[in-house]
Formats: sequence, structure tokens, C-alpha cells
Amino acid sequence: MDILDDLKYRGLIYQCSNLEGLRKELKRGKIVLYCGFDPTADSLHAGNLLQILALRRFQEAGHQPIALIGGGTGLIGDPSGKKEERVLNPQETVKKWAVLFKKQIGKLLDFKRKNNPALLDDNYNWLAKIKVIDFLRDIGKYFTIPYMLAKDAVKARLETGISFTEFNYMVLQAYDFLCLFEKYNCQLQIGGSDQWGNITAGIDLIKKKTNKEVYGLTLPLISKASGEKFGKTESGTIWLDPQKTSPYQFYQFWVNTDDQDVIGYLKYFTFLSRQEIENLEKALKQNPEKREPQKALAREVTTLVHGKRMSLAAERVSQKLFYGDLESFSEEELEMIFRNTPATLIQKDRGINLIDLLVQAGVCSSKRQAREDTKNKTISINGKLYEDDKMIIQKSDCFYNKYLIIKKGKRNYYFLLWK
Ligand code: 383
Repeated sequence: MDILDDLKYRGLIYQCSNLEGLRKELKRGKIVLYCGFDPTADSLHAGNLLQILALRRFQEAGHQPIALIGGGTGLIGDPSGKKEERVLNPQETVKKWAVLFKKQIGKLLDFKRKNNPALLDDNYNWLAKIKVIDFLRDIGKYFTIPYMLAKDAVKARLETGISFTEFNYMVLQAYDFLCLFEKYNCQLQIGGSDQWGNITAGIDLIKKKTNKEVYGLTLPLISKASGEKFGKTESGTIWLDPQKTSPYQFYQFWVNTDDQDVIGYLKYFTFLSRQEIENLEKALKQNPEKREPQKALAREVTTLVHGKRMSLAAERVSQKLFYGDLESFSEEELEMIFRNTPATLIQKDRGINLIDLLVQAGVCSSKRQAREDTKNKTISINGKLYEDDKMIIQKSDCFYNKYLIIKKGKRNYYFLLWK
């Protein structure tokens, strides 16, 4: 399928500067395109994934993607979509984060592909070299103040304030596009819809400087049927770094997608074909309780980000938890579940009474409730039913002397770590 038709089918095209022009350009042969990522944290997150995967879609269609690390722009701070001025991160920190970003992106694009290997660059390479006089003469002259004030990112901050630093951000991103156009003949920039103003600034700059037309394409910001923000859970952001969000938690995030969102996410985040997605849509209508589309989504995305082995492990762990088959957990599996999962800490040398434990871990709201729940056989610990409220739980009852998993009812899990 034609790349633009595929993107359209997937609902991935939000805005395009000139769709027909771009279509013609893409038909003519291989084009170079880019997307930028500012190192503003020590890992990329689920919200960046759509763009990285879009680069990959272009690559699979024969085009050449550049992942641009914003080692320079990350020192300035993009005001797009931000209500307040950002805090400047120390240079050393941004440098470290840029290295981590490069490693992560390295796993998601194909840098060895014949004819159109992915490229990685960092705008620190040119932005750090610009001299202020050159900058104002050679680039600044192409931007009028009314033009800059008309950008959403600036307009939104006129009341609350925006520093000259952030005000200039669009000029830097525009200059990047120009540099990549000159260096690699890069003709297309993609990004989330929050990037439209910065992307068009680049298109306009290139037009003025070279009289050539380049293109911009934005992807939608991902929404959730529930109205919540995508990519966050109660325990925080979903990171791509497995040390920050374990593959198990990552898998859980996707497998918990609402029925209303799941087909859209399969289109957005997987490379499953139209036919496969339609089959899953049918499965959702016929047997929603089986959650087949959710499982397919979780399996596919976890495989993309963490590899086949980790994805299978996460799936196995999720199944075991679901069916209460806890006794067969290996130490590695438990480590994966507990990594960054908010767990209640127990610090005791001696045992602890079951009822006290249930209240302390927030499993039951009161001792009375805890007694009732145990009597009703709804509480199991590490896969064993506990009905006697006089029971004392010992450290030795833990898996590997450390891990306790309390299950209440069919689906509620509580994680406890005995120190
Ligand atoms: C920097 C230099 C360029 C081109 C782009 C940039 C980064 C850009 C930005 N992007 C966001 C980020 O880095 O701030 N100014 O956190 C996010 N992106 C992508 C996508 C998104 C955007 O990395 O919408 C979500 O992930 O564009 O918010 O020359």
C-alpha cells in the first residue's frame, strides 16, 4: 500500500502543508524525512512512540528517516503546548540524556537497511556553533515579529509571559530543517500536532532562503475515550526504558486499553495489516471479554520496544497473575513485576498478623472489613487462600524471602516487599 494511504487508513495524518505535492514527491522516489526529539528526560516515553513508528513506516516504504536528537534545542526548551516557562536543565544532564535517547531510538529504526538506512543526528552539532551576529543577520532577518506572535505556542503565552529564550525556539527548529535540507536533502518533517507551528516555520524559512518547497506532516495527539491523558497511569509516565517501566508494566499499560480505544491504537502503534486489524475488530464485537485486540496490541508494541523474549515473558507473567498461578513465578519474573511497581514496604523482623497486614497494605479499609473478606475467602497471598484471621505471616512466607502478592477478589492485586 502507498505510504500516505496507509497513514490515512491508520488515522495518522492530522495536518499536511501540501498533501498532493508530497504525494507526488513520494511517488518520484526515495525521500529523506525527519522528526526531532528533545532530551528533556532520561528516557523517551509512550507519547514519542507514534512519531518513531511513523518514521519506521516511511522507512519500510523505502524512504530514509532521520531521527534528530535535540541536544541543542533541549538546552532551550520548546514552549509548544506548555503553559509555563520551562526550567533550564544543566548542560551536562542534557548531554547525558541525549546519549540515552540515541540508544533507545537506535533500537527502533533500522540503521543497516540497504538503500535507505536510518540516520541519527544531533542539532547540537550546528546550533552550538552559530555566532549571534550571524544568527541575527542570516536567519533572524527572515522572521518578522508579527509572524512569530501569530504562532499558537507564543499566542498562548502572551498573558502569562514567555522569555526571549523560548520565543526563539521556533527559529532554531526552523534552522534545523534548513540544515537538514542542505545536508541530506531532507524534504519532510513530521511531528505531533503540537509541532505544527515549528514545522511550518521551517518550511517558510527554506522557501525564503532557497525558493524550494519542502513539506510538513503532523500526526494527531493521542486521546483516550475516558478523557485522561495518554501515556500515563496512576504510577506515572510509561517510559521506554525497561529500568524505568518494566516490560511487564509496559505490557500491562497496553493490555488495559479501553475497548473504545483499542482498534485505533492497533492502527497507530502496530504494523499489523488492515486485514488483521479488521479481524481483531470482529473479535472485539463478538467476544469483548476475551480482550483479543488488547492482547495483540500489548504483544506487538512490547515486542517492538523490548524485543520478542521480553514481550513473551511479560505476557507469561500477566497470564500467571490473571489465573492466580503464582507459585510458578521465577525470581526473574517477580523482579520484573516489582520493578517500579508501587509496593507497600514491610519492615519487620517478626511476623505480622494477617488482619494488620491487610489493613496496612491498603487491601482492606478496616480490620472489620479485613475479617469479613478473609471469612468470605476472597483473600489469597502468593496463591494460597487465607481464611483464618489469626494467621501470622512470616518473612519466610514470601517468595524468595521478599515478595508478597495479595489478591483480593478476582482481579485486585497488591504488591508487598518485605525488607
Ligand atoms: C527539536 C528540533 C527539531 C525538530 C523537533 C524538535 C523537538 C520538538 C519537540 N518535540 C517533543 C519532544 O521532543 O519538543 N520541538 O518531547 C515531542 N516529540 C514527538 C512529537 C511530539 C512532541 O518528540 O508531538 C510527541 O513526540 O513531535 O511533543 O529540529
